[in-house]
Parts: sequence; structure tokens; C-alpha cells
Amino acid sequence: MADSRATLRSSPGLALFSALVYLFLYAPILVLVVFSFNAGRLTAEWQGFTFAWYAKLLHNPQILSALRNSLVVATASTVACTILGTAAALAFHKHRFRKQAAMDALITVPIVVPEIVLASSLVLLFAAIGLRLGFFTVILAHIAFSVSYAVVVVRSRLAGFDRSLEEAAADLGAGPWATFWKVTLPGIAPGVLAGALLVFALSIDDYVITSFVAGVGATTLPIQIYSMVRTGISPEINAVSTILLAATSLLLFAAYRLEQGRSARTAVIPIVLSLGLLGAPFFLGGRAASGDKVLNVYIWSNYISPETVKKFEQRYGVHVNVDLYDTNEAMLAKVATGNVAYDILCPSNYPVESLRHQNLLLPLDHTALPHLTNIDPRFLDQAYDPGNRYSVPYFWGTGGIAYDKTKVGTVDSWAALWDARWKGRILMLDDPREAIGATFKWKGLSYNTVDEAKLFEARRLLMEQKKLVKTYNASNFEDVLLSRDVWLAQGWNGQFAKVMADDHELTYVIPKEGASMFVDSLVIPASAPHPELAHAFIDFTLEPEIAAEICRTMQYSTPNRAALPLLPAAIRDNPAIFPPDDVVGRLELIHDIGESTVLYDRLWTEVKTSE
Ligand code: N2P
Repeated sequence: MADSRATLRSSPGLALFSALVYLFLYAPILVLVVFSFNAGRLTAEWQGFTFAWYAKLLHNPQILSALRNSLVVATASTVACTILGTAAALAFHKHRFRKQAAMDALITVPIVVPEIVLASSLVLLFAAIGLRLGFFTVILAHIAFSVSYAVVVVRSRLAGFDRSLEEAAADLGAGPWATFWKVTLPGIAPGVLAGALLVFALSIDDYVITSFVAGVGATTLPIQIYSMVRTGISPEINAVSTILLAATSLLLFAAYRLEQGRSARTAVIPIVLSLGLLGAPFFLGGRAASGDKVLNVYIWSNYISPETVKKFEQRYGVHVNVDLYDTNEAMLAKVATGNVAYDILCPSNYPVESLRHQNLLLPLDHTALPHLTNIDPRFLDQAYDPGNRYSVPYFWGTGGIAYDKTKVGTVDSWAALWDARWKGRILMLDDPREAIGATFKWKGLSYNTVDEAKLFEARRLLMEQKKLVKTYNASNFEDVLLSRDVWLAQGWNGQFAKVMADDHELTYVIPKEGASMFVDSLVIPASAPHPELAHAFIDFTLEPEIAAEICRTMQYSTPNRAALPLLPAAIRDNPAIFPPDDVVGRLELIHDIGESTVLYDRLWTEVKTSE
């Protein structure tokens, strides 16, 4: 110790180097912590000190319920892993197994296997045994990935444990149980506690595996943070991340002390502080939202505001879980696993077709939807769902190009997205049907082209374009444009309309070759646990005031005629939101293309992963 200190002092170069390494490691965390106290909403500008974001957290029911879920999951998996892990470690310690080396290696497998592999195999397993994704599967998964850590930690403590003490106890007449409780356990207690703390910290932090195995209503804190990030980083996220960070660091610090062989007492303060941090929101902010009646909604991001959801919750005295997706494909993949319990989905026109053909939708009871008459007949009784037996239009819109006119002049063709002058300034929708479809449209073909040779040609064009593309994004593409990380972006009109309201250098165009149009509808899956409440929800969104609120807050186009007079002129007369008839004439609906979907998905993956 003394030696290495001397070296650092006598060599300023080395000291500087270490300082830089630490800076590299901790600067991002430091920035996050500092900005969680920033009075301004903008992420990167300091505008004074405040605790406001922490106070806001206390009144955010979504965060509180995510935090509560995280604590329940972490506690359950910690208890299970500590018991299992200690038992396994003792077994390893007491007995020599025949294939000892293999057993040793096997026990560490969950530690070294890539998380994503463990995650997908768990999902497969749960589907195979017919276990519905939810709270219970999250707990099982957390036990699976963290039990090994408990074993390893307890074993390392056992390695230094003097077994002659156990023999002495036995000699003095103690039975195996008495020996365990009175001699072994007290001897290894710090190791057991350190293992438990490690498991707790791992569980509280996990994102990847949880995101795979969490069904509805099992949103943990990391999942909640991620879904908030997708609609833009806010200081609230910095605040909740800071709390999570502080709590886990304290736990790890306590575990470290125990592993160093310190007495259990030295770990008490960090443990109490950590649990206090995690528990405080419940004492200070009241209870997390709960209630036995729930509705599980799986909908596009940027499609419904929390205020609207709250209105429904209050009117019906229920709790609504809202999960978000960014593409039809992501939604279909999740629904296809068959073991998620959603009550409402919001597919575009073409997936309605495929869900219907797979018998995955519940026929709607029109008598429970008295406000259906508010929908403009232009959007009713379409080929994808004759008679609207399964679907009720929610939003319609277009997929065009938004751009900064001061930087790129006037754009009127898809060709602009292949223009080398805008290298590194282009964003494409991360959506196979939209990206490949736009390529077709540019070349005078249809969004619904299925000819293989033409599809391969589209792939070639997209791979060529890739050199110019800054990023593929289907979630917050409008923010990327707003921040000028890109100057041109393919995307859906509503989100663009929202940022254009504040930024007049931006504009939105339907290229002269034409563009896509979508009609996204609410449907009820055949397996919905709460079909009655789901009908009530659909009818609620059809009420004129509610439909107008949804349109006003999200700025996608409402198909609800009765809502139109309630909209501010700035929205009703906005051509980016409600395009004039000649523009509508250039729009094409994306259809279900059956088998060819697989080829679209494959080609799109190839484009994105190509060099
Ligand atoms: C919502 C995107 C619009 C949906 N984030 C396009 N069908």
C-alpha cells in the first residue's frame, strides 16, 4: 500500500492518467446526478438548484408503482436466492462430488451467459410450460440469473471458515442442525448477507431480462425509466435514476465491507440508508396507484397522454397499465408469444387484417359502443375489417418527410433522402414497411410491392443510402430533428406537427411521388382478461371531448367527426395534420402482404446490419 502511494506521488503522469480514467468512468454519472437538481427543463443547461424533480416523483403514480414492483421482486428473489445459494454453497463445501470441476463450472453459467441469451431462453421456457408472463415470471427469472452470485459469495466465505469448529461442536454432542444454527451460520453470516445484498442490487437494476419476461402490470423501475426515456429525457428521470444509483451503490458498499471480513455491524448504516432511500417515496408521497380492477393497454408511443388515461381511471375507478411500442412488428411479436394479457391493442390497418386471420381478436359488441357513430364514415367498413366487427379507428395519419428548410431548401421528393449533400443528416424510420415502402414509392412503385427482384433492388438502394443515414428511429424521431442531430427525417406526421408548432424552421411534406397513410384502430385481443372494461375504454375514446383531447395532445389526425369542431383552429387547419384532398389523393394504404412479410423483415434486418 505504502509503496504504491509513493509511486503515484512520485509520478505525476501516472496520477494524471488514473484521474482521467476515473473521470471517464464517473463523468456521465456525475452529470446525471448534478442535472437531477437542475431547475431548467432543458437537459444540458444549468439554471439553478432545485429539489422540484424529486418532489414531482412522489406524485407520479407510475413511478411509485414501478418502484413498489421492483422492491417486491427484489425482496422475493433475495430471500429465495439466499436460501438456495447458501444451501448449495454448503453442499459444495461439505461434499466432494464426483464431477466436481464440471459442477463448479455449471454453477457459474448464469453469470457468464450473455443476458440476452438467458432472457430469450426464459421466455421460450415460460411459453413452453404455458406460464403467462407477469409478476411471477419476473421473480423466477431474477432468481435464475442471480442465484449463482449468492453461491459464489457464500462459498468464498466458507473457504476461510475453520471446519474444526464444526467438528468440535459435534464432539461436544451437538446434532447437525444445532451445529448449523449455532456454529456454521454465525461463522458465515457476513458472507450470506453480502450475497443477499448483491442479489438485491442485481435485481433492482436489471433491465434486459426483465424486459423480456415482464408481462403486463409487472413494470419494474428500470423498465419504467426506459419507457420514459423513449418519450424524451426529463429531469424526473435523472432524479429517479439518481435514487436508484445511490441505493444500489450503498448496498454494494455494504456487501463489499462484509466480504472484506468486517463485522456485520459496519454494514448496518449503508443498508438502512439504502432501504430508506427506496422506501421513502411511499412514506412521503402516499400510496402507489392500485385497485383490483385493471385495464391493460398496449399502444403506440405518443398516442395517448397520461391525463386522458387518468380521466378514464377516475371515471371507472380502475387502474390502467399502459405499455408502449414503436412498430406494428414489435407489437405483433409480443402478442404472438400468446402469453401476455392485454385488453386493448392499437394496430394499423394491415396488422388488423393479419390478427383477424389468426383469430386473435374478439368480435366487438357494438351495443357497448354507442359513440361509434361519431366516426367519419370514410374510415368505417374498410376492406381490412368489413363492418368494423373487430376494430374502431383511433388515429389516422401519414408517413412523410420533415426537414429544416433553412438548411436544405425545399424538398419535394423521396430522392432528398438519397442526396449525398445531406450525408450524416438523414433519419429513416426504423420500420420495414415504411422504409422499404418509401424506397418503392420513390421509384414509382407501390408500398405493397411483393415482387422479389424489386425487393432486392430496394434493399440495394437502402444499403447505398445507409452511408448517408445518421440513425434509424421509430420512437422519438421528431426530437432528433428538433435537436438538429439530423436535418431531414422520415416519420409520422403527428409527432412532427407537435415540434413544428414551436420551431418554424421545420416543415413537413408528402413527396410528389406519394407517401403512406395509416389508420390505427383499437381492438380487443381474443384473450383479453377484461373485455367489458375494454369496450368501455374504446367508447370513452370515441366521446367528442375525449377524442378532441387525444388529438390536441398527440396531434395525429382524428377520424372522429364530432371532435373536429372542438379542436383549436391551429390544429384543425394544419395541413401537416389534416392534409388537403389533393395530397390525400397521393397517399397509399399499407396492406397485409401475407408471406412476404417475412422477406420484408429479413431484408430490413440485412440493411440495418450491413457494413
Ligand atoms: C406513433 C407513431 C404513429 C403510428 N409513435 C404510425 N402507424
